[in-house]
Amino acid sequence: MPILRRRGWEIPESQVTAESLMLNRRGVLAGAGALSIGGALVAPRAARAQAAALTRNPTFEAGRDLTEEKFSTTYNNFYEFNDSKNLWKEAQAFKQRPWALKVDGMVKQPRTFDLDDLLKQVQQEERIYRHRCVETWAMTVPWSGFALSQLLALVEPLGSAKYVMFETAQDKSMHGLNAPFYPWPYIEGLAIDEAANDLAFMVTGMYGKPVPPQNGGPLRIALPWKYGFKSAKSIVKMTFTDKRPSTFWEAIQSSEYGFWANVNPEVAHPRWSQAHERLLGSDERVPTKLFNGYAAFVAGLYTDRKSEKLFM
Ligand SMILES: Nc1nc2c(c(=O)[nH]1)N[C@H]1C(S)=C(S)[C@@H](COP(=O)(O)O)O[C@H]1N2
Ligand SMILES: [Mo]
Repeated sequence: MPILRRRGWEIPESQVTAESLMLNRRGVLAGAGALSIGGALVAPRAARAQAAALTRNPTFEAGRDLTEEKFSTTYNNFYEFNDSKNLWKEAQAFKQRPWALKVDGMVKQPRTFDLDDLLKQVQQEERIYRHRCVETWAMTVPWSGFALSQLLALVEPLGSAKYVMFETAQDKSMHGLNAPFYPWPYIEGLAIDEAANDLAFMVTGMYGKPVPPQNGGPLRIALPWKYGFKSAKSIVKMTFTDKRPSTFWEAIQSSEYGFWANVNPEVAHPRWSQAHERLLGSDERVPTKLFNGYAAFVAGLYTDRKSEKLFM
């Protein structure tokens, strides 16, 4: 295990519940093995009986309190269901297994993974990330999952692949799909070097449990340095390509939602300032940071892209 350098914005371990260190479903963690960073994790006996400890990666902690689960799982953006924030009840009808992830396009090993098989081939961990929606609300969540770079290693993108595209499921439980105005399916994308960056995280859990359907279960991505709409939910397909994908929100309104969409407090949305954010739960108003505070990880991705519209 490499030594993980602690960073200034970390929060003390005591602020994270024991539950958040656990996944409570047998099998979800198969393959994670007895991985341990920073010492033993003690779980309640009952939980220990059915779960393997999931190690929290201390590199990525958030420097502010976690958002209470009851807020982050009941205030959601998931337009496939509806365009209010109140869709979590509806989303419970969305079946999360079996789940297939198809990987195609410019890769050496195109294939379709069964999600549970895929999880046996990667090392899972927990990371606390800040999340910043373009609408200015924000939250702080203990996600669990695996680095996207591990999936890249399994499928081996060709040298000619420049981008990867993510596509969300279209399920019969999603009544918002009937709204004709939207260019379904929900598509998002990253440049390959962004996808290979250590921060890009494939999420299967939240607060130590499977990520619920309203938050993009059973498989979403978390890209904490970008506005939230880049983090596609309920992913069924990844396509490697040499052409920049036309993404869902960019197709709807490119002047407001660009491809790069990196967080920047100094670049206002055409209709509102991005200087501050509102924390879900407390409603506290706090200053927004460049790259949502993750510049140390990702600023280097953009030094040769200065001519692009990087921040909106
Ligand atoms: N498929 C899909 N993915 C999506 C969205 C969506 O409407 N559909 N909304 C995005 C937006 S705008 C945000 S802020 C986050 C919200 O994630 P959360 O509901 O888990 O907070 O999901 C993103 N991913
Ligand atoms: Mo968002």
